Amino acid sequence: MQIQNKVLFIGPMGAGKTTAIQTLSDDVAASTEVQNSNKEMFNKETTTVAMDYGAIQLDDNQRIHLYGIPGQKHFEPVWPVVAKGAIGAILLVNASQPNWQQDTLYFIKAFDMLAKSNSILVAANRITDEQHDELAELLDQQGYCLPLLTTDPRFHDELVLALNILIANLEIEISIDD
Ligand SMILES: Nc1nc2c(ncn2[C@@H]2O[C@H](COP(=O)(O)OP(=O)(O)OP(=O)(O)O)[C@@H](O)[C@H]2O)c(=O)[nH]1
Ligand SMILES: [Mg+2]
Repeated sequence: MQIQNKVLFIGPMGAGKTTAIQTLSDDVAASTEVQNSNKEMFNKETTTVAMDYGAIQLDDNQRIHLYGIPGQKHFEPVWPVVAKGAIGAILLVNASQPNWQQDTLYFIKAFDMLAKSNSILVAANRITDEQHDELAELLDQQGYCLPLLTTDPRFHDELVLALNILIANLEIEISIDD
């Protein structure tokens, strides 16, 4: 089954995918959280083991379905299953993590099909101005032309803005292809 207007939330453990979907969703988002037994990777209470799901009505005729992947790399086989049919993705970056740059490129490459069609928006959190510039340069050096925002996944309005920019960008890409 193809779900129209399906947007994916991708990024490593602790980047804020579950938080973002819970913040955005009109109704209580569905989650698959278990106790985190990988606290050396990221120190938080729970982690996603299958996916997150929520939905938001952006305007009268635009309902967006929000899907989050489980960020730990041993769940990588699950990613394409959750991603199937997605029109675009928000890549969450937590720049306070030591390997944030490598992780960002890892996820862009793992979702190459979306990156190549400029269907990913990069939303960074816990980021300094200097790191923001580094990230913009990194994306540029790697040949990606992706929108980049600073977004706190706990703040509804910032996420709605990110989602609207992603969708506007997707609409531009579709009209260019026409
Ligand atoms: N201080 C701060 N904390 C944040 C920010 N964004 C997210 N967080 C916190 O970081 C944690 C992110 O956890 P999750 O939302 O579970 O992360 P996830 O990406 O779903 O992780 P996995 O499911 O394990 O892959 C939560 O405790 C958030 O409250 C931010 O911008 N600033
Ligand atoms: Mg999660």
